[in-house]
Amino acid sequence: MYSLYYQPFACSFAIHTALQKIAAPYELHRIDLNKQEQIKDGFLTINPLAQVPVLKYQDKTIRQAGAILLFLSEQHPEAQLLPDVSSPDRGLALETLFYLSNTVHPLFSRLFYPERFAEDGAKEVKKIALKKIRSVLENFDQLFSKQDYSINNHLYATDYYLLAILNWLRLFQVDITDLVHLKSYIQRVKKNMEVHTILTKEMQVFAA
Ligand SMILES: N[C@@H](CCC(=O)N[C@@H](CS)C(=O)NCC(=O)O)C(=O)O
Repeated sequence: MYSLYYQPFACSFAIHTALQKIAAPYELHRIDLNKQEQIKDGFLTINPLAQVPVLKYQDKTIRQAGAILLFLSEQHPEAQLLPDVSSPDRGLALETLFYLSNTVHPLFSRLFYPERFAEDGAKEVKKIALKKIRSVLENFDQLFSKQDYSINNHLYATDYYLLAILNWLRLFQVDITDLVHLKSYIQRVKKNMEVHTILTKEMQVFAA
């Protein structure tokens, strides 16, 4: 049985959707980031970095979204969360996963928590992050003018992760009206059965 520590619509959305796709039993523990539950003692013993997602499996604890997705894809190859290790697309999938976790996601951390990146320059941190995010989005827009998903034309867990990130755009009023291919991509991914199920489920928790 897996246990996922998550917050609705945080990056943990990607892991939640992956668990849904695997169809293995799992239980959820909500860590309400709005109530700062990530810095409470109980959770700090699980993740001293005070962040979701955390996955518990047997007596092990795994942190870091990209690592958890990779771990799940290896544990459940039949779920095809990522291209098979023998597939020529595997390298691109790993590149995309690492790019999302070490470049794209941290840009958004600068929007959520600018004060962590400059004691007096929060406005500037946000401004630079937004500029870089725009460039990232333009690149994705170009990519989706040529292919349906992040790894060619098959939906993988990298798309769960990218959608989780793209869902934050509206929180910061990032206008993507002109990025038509990116907008179509978002709609396409949202139609996927597992994605739709978890979006609905997390919305219900969030609204409760
Ligand atoms: N490097 C971590 C980043 C995780 C992360 O930034 N989680 C956010 C939610 S998307 C969080 O828990 N934020 C609370 C905080 O940093 O205080 C990962 O890839 O898992």
